[in-house]
Amino acid sequence: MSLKPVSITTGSNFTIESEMSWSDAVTNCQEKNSVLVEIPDNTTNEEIRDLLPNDTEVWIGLSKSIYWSRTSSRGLSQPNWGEGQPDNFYNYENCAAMMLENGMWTDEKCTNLYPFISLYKISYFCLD
Ligand SMILES: [Ca+2]
Repeated sequence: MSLKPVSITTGSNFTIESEMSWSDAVTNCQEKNSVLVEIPDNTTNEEIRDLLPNDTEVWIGLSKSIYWSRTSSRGLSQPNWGEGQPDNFYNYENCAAMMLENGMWTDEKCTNLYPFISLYKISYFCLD
């Protein structure tokens, strides 16, 4: 599914995309001159949470190999990890998702299939 762009308070535009692995989601975004959504603050966290039903998770633009340790330097507020997360369960959880039931983040196996939010910076977005 690819829905209409949604404006949120950051002034950016989103589309909601169907389930893919984390790396396929990143590639899909790059091909469209968008980025896998990053979450700079709690307001954005709640807005994204409202876009999808509560019974799933959604990929966010955070992975262990690239960004895990950089979250604070990237201006993110405190990472919104759920209790006990990231737990690297079975030693292979290297990508981050938001649990929509509570808005908290968890590390997940990168090959899991989740929907994701594709973020278009205003300068890239073509209105028709
Ligand atoms: Ca986990």
